Amino acid sequence: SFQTFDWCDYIQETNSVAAPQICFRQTASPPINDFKVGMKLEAIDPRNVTSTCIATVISTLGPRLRLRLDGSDNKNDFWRLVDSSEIHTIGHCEKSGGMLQPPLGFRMNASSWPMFLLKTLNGAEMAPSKVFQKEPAGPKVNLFEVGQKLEAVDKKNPHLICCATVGAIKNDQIHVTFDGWKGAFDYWCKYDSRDIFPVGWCAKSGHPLQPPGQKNNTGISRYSFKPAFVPFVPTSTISSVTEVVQSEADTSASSLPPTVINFQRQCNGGSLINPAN
Ligand code: MLY
Repeated sequence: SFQTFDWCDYIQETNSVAAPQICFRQTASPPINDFKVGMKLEAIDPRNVTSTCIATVISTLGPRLRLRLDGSDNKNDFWRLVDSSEIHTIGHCEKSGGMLQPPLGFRMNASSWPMFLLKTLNGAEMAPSKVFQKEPAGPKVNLFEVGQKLEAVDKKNPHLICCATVGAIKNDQIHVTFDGWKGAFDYWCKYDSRDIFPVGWCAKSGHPLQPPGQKNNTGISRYSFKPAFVPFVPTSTISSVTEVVQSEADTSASSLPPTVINFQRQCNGGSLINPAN
């Protein structure tokens, strides 16, 4: 039968260890997300990293932002942490002597870019500087070891963060393998990638965690997904365990479901004991 996923139990069952916090380019406590849906900011175009573009917050999930470049389509959204060095307040690019660029695949004629820029920024809600957090420095060297557990973004489904294992190490790179899934989702990344997190990060930050799959591609896991929070994250910062998406007609936070807090007795992450259950 289905169980709730618990990192603490899973690490014992698999006789494994979690990669320590010092391995990661992440703060010890996940940053607070005070961005709101609809806010505009500057972002490096992921498809053309020499360009800085205007982006809009489409939704938020824990400390992550789903961004869409203004003038782009809805098929090239990307995710950034609120403490990413690749996002800035509007005005940052010009202050640094640069010029805002249309995104790769700009929907209109290039000649209409200056007017498009004026119109997209006119009356826009610009993300204030206080909601941007400084990117942590991260370790100087690769401290990961093969077999260690972590939480990692599924690059093919980048809204998902999943249970993963360090499968191999080569110089500054680690091979991220997804527990219970065939190799199709695995990837190599630098040890200081912003897409990898210590065990317990999702629970601490209010981001959903995908439990291990079962080595067949049905997507069925023996674990059920249970949204989980641990204490010490100010509850005022958690609006919902699910992605926060607000329509233009509904800009009030009052329609969101109440925050559920589950308490964990021994472990720093994983599914939590809800005293009410
Ligand atoms: N619907 C997708 C989801 C795959 C997710 C895999 N991650 C968790 C590693 C599929 O079944 O392909």
